[in-house]
Amino acid sequence: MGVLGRVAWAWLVQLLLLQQHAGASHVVYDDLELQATAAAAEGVPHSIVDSQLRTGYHFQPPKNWINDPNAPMYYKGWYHLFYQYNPKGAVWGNIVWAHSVSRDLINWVALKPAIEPSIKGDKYGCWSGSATMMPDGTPVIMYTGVNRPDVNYQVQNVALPRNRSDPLLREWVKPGHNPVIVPEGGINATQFRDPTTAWRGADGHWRLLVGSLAGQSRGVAYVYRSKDFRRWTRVAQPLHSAATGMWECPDFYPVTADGRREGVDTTAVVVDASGGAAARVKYVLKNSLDLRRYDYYTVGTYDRKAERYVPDNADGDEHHLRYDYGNFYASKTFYDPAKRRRILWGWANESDTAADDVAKGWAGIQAIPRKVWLDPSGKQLLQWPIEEVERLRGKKPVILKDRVVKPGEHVEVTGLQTAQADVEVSFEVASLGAAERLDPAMAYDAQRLCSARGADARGGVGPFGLWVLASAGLEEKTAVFFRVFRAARAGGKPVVLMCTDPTKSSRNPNLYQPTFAGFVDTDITNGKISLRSLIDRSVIESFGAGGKACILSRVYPSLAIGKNAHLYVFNNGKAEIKVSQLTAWEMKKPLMNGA
Ligand code: DQQ
Repeated sequence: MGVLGRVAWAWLVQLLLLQQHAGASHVVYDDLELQATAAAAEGVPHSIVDSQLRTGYHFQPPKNWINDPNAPMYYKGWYHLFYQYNPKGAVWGNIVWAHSVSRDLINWVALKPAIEPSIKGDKYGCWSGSATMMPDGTPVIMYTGVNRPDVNYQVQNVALPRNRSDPLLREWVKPGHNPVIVPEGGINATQFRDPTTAWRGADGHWRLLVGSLAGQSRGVAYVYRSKDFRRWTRVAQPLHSAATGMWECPDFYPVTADGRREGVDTTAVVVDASGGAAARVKYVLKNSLDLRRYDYYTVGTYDRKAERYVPDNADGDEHHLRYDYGNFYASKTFYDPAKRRRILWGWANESDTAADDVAKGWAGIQAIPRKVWLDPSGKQLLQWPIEEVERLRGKKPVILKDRVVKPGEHVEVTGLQTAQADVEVSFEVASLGAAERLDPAMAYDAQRLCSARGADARGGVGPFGLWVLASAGLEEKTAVFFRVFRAARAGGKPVVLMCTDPTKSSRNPNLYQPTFAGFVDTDITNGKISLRSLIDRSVIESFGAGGKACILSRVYPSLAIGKNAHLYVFNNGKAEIKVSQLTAWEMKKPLMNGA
């Protein structure tokens, strides 16, 4: 069969798959994979259903739709991750809590779904929630149930392990007294969800948050209080609110305030005699903005007496700090007592079409779990992939040292396959003299700045960084890069922009490929800045300046797949850049839920 015949055949197979999927379940794409491999050898674009676009070491089940991570926890030697899952297809719907367990947060074994609709309070969906460890070590899950077919009327339910001595926590029971929290007193019942992990006050009573919307546009975190985790009453004032639209998946937790990386258990915060928070603890409040589909947070103080949270930065609800400036939503942290750290999980959606997802048979991944801690400045969090991910690194990294990259030059990193890789780079800018002036109108709008000045727009200092998942002829590439600006005001420190530009990531025209960007609050006056990118077939997760800014991007190359994916360092600025060191590892595939 000639090339054209093969392409036509691949389309026909896709069409048939689409039709089957209209009412069916999982389909194995072996045939398509063979077609795609043959096509690739001849330089023909791959189809979106190519199984080489499924991620290799990011969390996902073998098939179907996933969204929010739920109730992550560590119990009797096992990490547990529950997540929103559609057992019937690759689009959102029929939501249950799927359940996987792991010894190391990297290799995962899928268990049966833990929480499925079975009671009046969750008959139409088991939505997001969190786990709280009781003083005797028993985990309790609190989650949102939808209890009406016509509208998404939301209540909060609890579920308990049937057998506490089972480290895998395979079965969960829902006590008869559910639901334990219902919308009352004028609360918007269709926007009332995603209970947090609970914590205890000096009075021994539990508190937790439920996300909501007040009026047309106020995001709210309501506080509920309980003596016994059964009867809950709402505290009159919310913990916090802001004019940002609905707050989904709130998360509220303490962090050590003295720059140490150690995590603090939400439920074990020491309080002083007056009920105030222990001195060296700050709090983080994160909300997922339903309107804008990203997670933002503030760092602040928790006033335990008034049950209020006050962000340190009064503008913090307006000029957002984000966990991630890319595709990362509905995240949740948990305290890991085994390694005394706080770990962040976030959901990354696809950026292809729903029809493509149906054709692929899967949609959604979880980002690599990240350790989070407070930057010594106290102004923001730092994030770094959990150390366990390094176990997936191949034995022989490729290393570049002291390689100068001249203006307009790009350098290929050869000697390894880079479709599934971990790359760490330390850059050094020769001089900041060529830095462009920052347009004050964009001083708060990294996104606009990056889309106006993308990776191919020549600059002063930068753009410089990596082209990842690039095709040999550079028809396809995703740029992950920095650009440095002179501060808008005299004497201000240089402004560092970090961007991911996937606008040339694929020849497939039906993808959502916006640039993503954030400012990096780092001092680059010594010219030094670092970048780490976890590349995994259809995801690029990047960490700028040691985790000060993070960007996750989903891309679906049609040429730069498998062995045809290349990696380059590029410099599109006027200033010379030196790669002081680049270390790149191929990444192995862990056990991933049997896939
Ligand atoms: N996803 C869940 C909700 C949550 C939303 C439903 C956030 O509980 O608010 O699947 O992605």
